Amino acid sequence: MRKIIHIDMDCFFAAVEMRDNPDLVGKPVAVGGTTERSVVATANYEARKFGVHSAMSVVKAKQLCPNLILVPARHDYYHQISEQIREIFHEYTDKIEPISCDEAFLDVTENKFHIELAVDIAREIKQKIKERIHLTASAGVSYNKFLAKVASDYRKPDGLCTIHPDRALDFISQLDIEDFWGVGKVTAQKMHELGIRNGAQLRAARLEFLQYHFGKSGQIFYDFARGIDHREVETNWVRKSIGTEQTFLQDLSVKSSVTIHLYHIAEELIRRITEDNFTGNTLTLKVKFNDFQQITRSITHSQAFLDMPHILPAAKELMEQIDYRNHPIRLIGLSVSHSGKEQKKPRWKQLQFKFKP
Ligand code: TTP
Ligand code: MG
Repeated sequence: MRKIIHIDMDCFFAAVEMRDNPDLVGKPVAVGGTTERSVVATANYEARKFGVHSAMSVVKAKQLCPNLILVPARHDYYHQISEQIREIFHEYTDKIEPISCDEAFLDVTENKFHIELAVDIAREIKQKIKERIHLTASAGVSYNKFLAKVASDYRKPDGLCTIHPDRALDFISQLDIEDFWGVGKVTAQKMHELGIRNGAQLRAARLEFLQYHFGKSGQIFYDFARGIDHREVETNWVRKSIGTEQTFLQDLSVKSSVTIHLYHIAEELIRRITEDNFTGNTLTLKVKFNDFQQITRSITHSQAFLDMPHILPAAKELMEQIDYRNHPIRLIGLSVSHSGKEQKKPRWKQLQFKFKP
């Protein structure tokens, strides 16, 4: 049986800002853009008590929590800290799969110190993060990725939770459906409509039923309900795509504002492509409408998409294929990927900077 650890930093950007400025401790803090049309990247736990959360507009956040302190995000700095955290992981194993800047899976079945219990490693890692970096992390330990991830979320912040194989089914039974990996707001809503609110009810659903309602994810949900997840911790993860997206404060249906937003999204995409030295010759446009319907359109060129004169006309061409006059747009995303059959889904990242339309 494998030994998997999932580590997730607690309110990462906000925790870093509180670490560096102790005046913020105990007060509600949100990190993100600081203009009127910005969104919150994350909030500390004091602010979350007021309902402030990631991706919420700062205007809304201020309404919910008038004393909220807004701190501008310092992405490059968080990235450096994330590297320091990863160095600690490497002391135990090189089988590491980073999921985002503050989250990773570790396979410690074999580990550099021959430590028998994964929970001991998780405890040590948490301790080292605290002593050396002065931040707290939550860790989940189990025999697969799904359960390790769910476990790390279970006792946040500063949590350590182990799900043993013989306890897994009981644990899953009582788990709310929204706490399953891959169940977002829309899927949760659909599950509720189907009478599925927890793991026990999910387990009672037939495979064909889940496949009918959730397509390919049906099999995944079916397996998760039974504590099954065979996916490996992927160490040789190479970036296959770069994407960025923006959810608008107000839905868009006018061409001029769509074009302006497309420009800014392309600008951010180019910033990320340049930062990562990424080359990809397929451009994908994602559009989510105000009724949550979503479509994507792609175009492949012989040359890599690297700069504005190349990306913007192609993005506009893709947008031309979409009729949004009577179907307002809630979100636009752009990603660049390598063409080829082995393409992975783009890893979308919420845009955090502000638009001035
Ligand atoms: P998360 O791990 O999702 O959130 P968190 O670490 O702030 O809080 P938690 O204690 O619940 O783990 O994301 C990690 C960082 O990524 C977060 O600090 C800020 C950034 N982020 C965004 O910029 N936009 C987003 O929409 C989300 C969800 C996160
Ligand atoms: Mg986190």
